[in-house]
Amino acid sequence: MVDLVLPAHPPLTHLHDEILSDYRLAYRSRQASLIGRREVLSGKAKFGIFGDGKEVTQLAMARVFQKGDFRSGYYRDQTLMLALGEIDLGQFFAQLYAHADPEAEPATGGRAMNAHFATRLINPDGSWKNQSEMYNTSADLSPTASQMPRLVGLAQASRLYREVDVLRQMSQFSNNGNEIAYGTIGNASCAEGLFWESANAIGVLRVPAIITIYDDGYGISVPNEYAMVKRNLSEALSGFQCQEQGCEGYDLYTVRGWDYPALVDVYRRAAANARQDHMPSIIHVYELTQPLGHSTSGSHERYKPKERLEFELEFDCNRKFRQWILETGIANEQELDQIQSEEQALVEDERRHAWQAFTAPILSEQQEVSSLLERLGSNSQHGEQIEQIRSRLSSQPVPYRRNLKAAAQEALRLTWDENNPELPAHQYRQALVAWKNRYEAENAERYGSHLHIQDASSALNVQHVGPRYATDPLRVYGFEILNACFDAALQREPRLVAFGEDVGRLGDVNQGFHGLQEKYGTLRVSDTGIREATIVGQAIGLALRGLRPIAEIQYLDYLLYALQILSDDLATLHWRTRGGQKAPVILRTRGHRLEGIWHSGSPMGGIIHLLRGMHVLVPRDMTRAAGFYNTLLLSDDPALVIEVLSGYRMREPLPENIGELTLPLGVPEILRPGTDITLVTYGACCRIVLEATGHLQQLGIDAEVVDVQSLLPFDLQGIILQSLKKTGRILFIDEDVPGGATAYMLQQVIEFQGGFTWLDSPPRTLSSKPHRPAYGSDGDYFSKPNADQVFDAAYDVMHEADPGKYPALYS
Ligand SMILES: Cc1ncc(C[n+]2csc(CCOP(=O)(O)OP(=O)(O)O)c2C)c(N)n1
Ligand SMILES: [Mg+2]
Repeated sequence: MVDLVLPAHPPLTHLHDEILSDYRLAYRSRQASLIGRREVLSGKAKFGIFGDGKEVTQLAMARVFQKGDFRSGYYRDQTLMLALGEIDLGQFFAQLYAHADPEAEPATGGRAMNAHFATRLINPDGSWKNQSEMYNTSADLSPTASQMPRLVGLAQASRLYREVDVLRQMSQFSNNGNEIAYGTIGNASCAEGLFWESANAIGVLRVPAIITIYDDGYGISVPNEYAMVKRNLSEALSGFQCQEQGCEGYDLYTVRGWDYPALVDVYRRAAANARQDHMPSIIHVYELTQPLGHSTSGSHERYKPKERLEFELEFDCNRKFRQWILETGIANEQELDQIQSEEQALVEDERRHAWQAFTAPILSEQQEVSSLLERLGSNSQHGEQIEQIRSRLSSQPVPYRRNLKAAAQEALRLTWDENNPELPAHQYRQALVAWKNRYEAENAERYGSHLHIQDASSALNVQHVGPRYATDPLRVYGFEILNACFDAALQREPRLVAFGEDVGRLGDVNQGFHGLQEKYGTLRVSDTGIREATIVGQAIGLALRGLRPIAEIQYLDYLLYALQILSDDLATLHWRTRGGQKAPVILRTRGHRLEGIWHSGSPMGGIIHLLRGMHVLVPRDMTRAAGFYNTLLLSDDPALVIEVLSGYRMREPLPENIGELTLPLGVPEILRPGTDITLVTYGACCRIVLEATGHLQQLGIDAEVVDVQSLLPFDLQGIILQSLKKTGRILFIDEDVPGGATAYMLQQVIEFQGGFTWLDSPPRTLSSKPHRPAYGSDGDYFSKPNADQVFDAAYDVMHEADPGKYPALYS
């Protein structure tokens, strides 16, 4: 085992008051866990997961956590959060009860389960708060180890703020890059690839992260022997350890989780090295326990052997902390008992207030609907049954809001035959309808707001600036258009950093950033390892700290490696904090129309379904792509831009205003006007579809071609509907599998925009085959849509509509 020999503990004992205040917090936190668990078991809350058994470690961490620092952790961190004052007990219990009010539960507004912490980083108007004056916590998430990728960026931001001149003035986010990013993770979660990928990236970048591993020997019921090589994380991690002064790698510490003075010492040393020299550390804290088991979902007595349970009792960190205080004479039994009884009363008190605050609005809503039911009942011929609904509802001590809504709806169903102004029940029924509609709208806001940015920094607010051309514009390659766009962006926007595989030295595999590393430095335009999930995590962390990353995933097919983090973290971030956090990440990738199973995929349906909360843009050429990048840089919504691979080597006229042109999101463009059929597509398929319209025209079919341009958001002005109104026929085309993004477009136009009323022919979709694209030109031709197939599909629609005019071609 790698066990750094610690020097003799510094004489902490003179810090009498601080130690007792730590003990007070440790005990407070434990009471919060115990009482929280009781609340779940008594049915007042649904689920509880707590930080019991990990208190002392977090008190040591809190001692070195300074304003400006960031935490990216998981559900065991309540003691740290309480110690820093980032939550109070009222907020702790409010989250346990799922109190859906950001005033009471500021982390997530009741949207995440308990112990999912987050500080509000932005003001209600969307502006950033001053992070240098706050203790900052990026919003927790449940998938194990998913807190790690963004730790890369949270830590790297300190390095950028320290070393990049143009960022020096951003004191709202950094004080000379002195900030530490603290990651916390459970032992079992370290078996996830995300952990190793993040640890490696942090080590390579040499950025000030302190990763704490809480090793309680288990991941729910699974002991370390089934999870970790050599059963020991410190051993597994030993290769990461820096061997001598100034070397690459980590300071690696192994320390017992109940040894307060040793923990205080370790965190002091780790923090000093991180702050001064940006040296990362991993602190493996072992001999931790779970006094209450993993969560309220089960009891650990079922799977932990007797000896382990005995060990956990004896080595409970709070118990050992108390023993140490007594042994050192810092306090006596009575003094500690006194603290304990004060804390127990405090936690109980705060819990009671939190419960009252949680229930008060619901009880008044219950009252409201109850009196509406009462009035309806006394005027309805179904009075008896309505009274039953009402008394059932009133007998619930604290109903859910869903019960209130369901009761109103049940009464409205029951009185459907009284929806008549002539009848006495009518006006009372109308009052209940009004209540139900208002209640639905309130709850839609309560649970659904902030999927996207709603304030001035929304990408939808950016003014459209079209490209402006000289009379005889230079025609340059597509990659040169992007190159000019990125050059201008790096010039005008000091917060912009770009990175990805081959982005730095090479300027990306298609040269969009060619020459820009030399111009803007290796920190602003940089290479990364092959690590898609942490490229995205890096971007999220940087964006949370006020920077403007353009991160690159080299090919669309490899986005799958990053899709989980995009989906679970980035896409949900603004929503799951109810507008409390945002990460303006621009993710760039390229795809479509190379050849081979893993180079020409188009999993667009998967992407748009998993990334609700992000914008997904599919420009057909590089001028359009530049427009989107400029739009996104003027706004704070996260977005994915998929460039067309074949576009880099095609020539486009170079706009004079490449640094200013913008393209609005959610606005399709008509590429070819026509009257007979609407062909809806995007990206690389635009060229194919345009080619097919030539063949169609030869047979007298005048097709209109619409480039969707932006899949999320989709056609906000109903431009496609207007086209359909004109043609009466529609075909959606892309390279995804059948039922993928074409089905989504069809749903948007036919169902959402109401296109079905304008159809003269059945709507159709044309996509790739359900298998992956086979290699080679023939593999491509027989796997993917091409001009021949587009022609056939469109002709088929016309043939079905008018076989006389458009006779069968192949029979
Ligand atoms: C990706 C993923 N898989 C499984 C789970 C279910 N799960 C939640 S916590 C947990 C165990 C985590 O153990 P560890 O990392 O040691 O943390 P501890 O709870 O012991 O502190 C599991 C399997 C999850 N949340 N996410
Ligand atoms: Mg564990």
